[in-house]
Amino acid sequence: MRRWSLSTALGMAAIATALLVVSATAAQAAVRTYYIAADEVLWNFAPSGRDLVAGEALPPRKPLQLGWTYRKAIYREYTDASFRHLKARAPRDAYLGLLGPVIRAEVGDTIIVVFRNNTRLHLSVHAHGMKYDKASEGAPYRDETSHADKWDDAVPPGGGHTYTWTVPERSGPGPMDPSSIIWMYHSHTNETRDMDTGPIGPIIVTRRGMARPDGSPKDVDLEVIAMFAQMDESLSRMLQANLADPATNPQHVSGSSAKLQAANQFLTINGFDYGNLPMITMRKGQHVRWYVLGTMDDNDFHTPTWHGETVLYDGQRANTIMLGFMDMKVADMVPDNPGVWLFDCSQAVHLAAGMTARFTVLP
Ligand SMILES: [Cu+2]
Repeated sequence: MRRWSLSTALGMAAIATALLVVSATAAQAAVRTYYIAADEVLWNFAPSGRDLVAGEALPPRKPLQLGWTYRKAIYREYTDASFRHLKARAPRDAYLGLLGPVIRAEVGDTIIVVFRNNTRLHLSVHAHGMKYDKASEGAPYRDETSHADKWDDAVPPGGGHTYTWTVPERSGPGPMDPSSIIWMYHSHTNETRDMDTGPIGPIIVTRRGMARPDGSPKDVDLEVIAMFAQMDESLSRMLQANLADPATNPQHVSGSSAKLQAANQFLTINGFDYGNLPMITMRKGQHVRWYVLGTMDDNDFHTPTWHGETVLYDGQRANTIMLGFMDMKVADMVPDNPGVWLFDCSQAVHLAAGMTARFTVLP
C-alpha cells in the first residue's frame, strides 16, 4: 500500500514535471516575422576608392571592366508589410554590406519571411537547414508539385510571397556545435546566376534554452558574419542593365558575357574589396563568434585567416579554416592581443585580388 502510494506520487510528480517542461517549451517558442524585400541598388565594391589594407590606390581599371559600381539585387529589411520604411541597420553592422538582414531563431521557433520583390527579375527566398513545405522552398525543379506550390519558386517583379520555415532540433546546433550555428538564405530562381546577382543573407539558429529574447546566444558577447564570395558581374542577371546604364558603365564597355568575364569578377568579403569592409571592432577578452560563409563560386575554395589572434574551430585551435562551396562554419575567438589585424583569404590569387579586410581589438 505504502509502495503503491509512493510510486503513484512519484508518477504524478513526473507527469507534472513533464507538463511543466512542455508548457515552458511552448511558452518560449516564438514566431519571428521578417519583412524582406529584394531591392535594386548601386553597389560599390570599394567605396573609399582606395586599397585600405595596402594604403594605396586601387589597381587600374582593366580595359573591359565596367568600373567598381554595379547594379545589384539585394535583400533589405523593412519595418512592416507596407514595405514603405527600411529598417535601419546599426552603424556597427555596416560591415554586413550586401548581406541581407540577419534572420534569427531559437530551436523550436517559427520563422516567417514576408517577401516583396521590388526588382525587375523573378526571384525567390530559399533557406538552407530550415524545415519547410513545398510552398516555402523557393527553388524551381521537377519536384512533382504544381500550382500554389510553384509560386514561391520565382516571384515575379512587383510580386510577393510569405515563406514559413520551422526550426526543429535538426535545424539547430548538433552535439559538437557551439551554442549557435549559421545557415544561409538566397534566391534560387536561377540558382548559380542569382549568386552573382546578389540576394543572399544569413540565418543564425541558437540552441534551445541558450537564446536571449532577440535570438542571439547568451554566452557570446559579439557575433561577426563574413561571406567570402567571388562576384562575377559578367554572370549577373543585371549584366545587360549594367551595360546599358552610364552610371555603371561610364566608359561604354561592350562585349559578350564570356569576353567580359575576366575583367568583371570581384573577390569580396560581404561585398567589399581591398579592405573596404567597414572596420569590425571588438574588445580584448570578449567572447567573439565568427560565422564564415562560402558561396557557389566557380572553382575556388576560400580560407578565412585571422592574423594576430586565434580561433577555436571544431574543437581545434586554428587561425585559418577552409570554406567549401555554400559552406557555413563557426569559429570562436577570445581576442587577447589589442591592435588592428588583417582578416583575409589565404588563397594567393584571391589575396592579390583584394579579398582582404581588417578588424580592431581594443584593450
Ligand atoms: Cu578566397
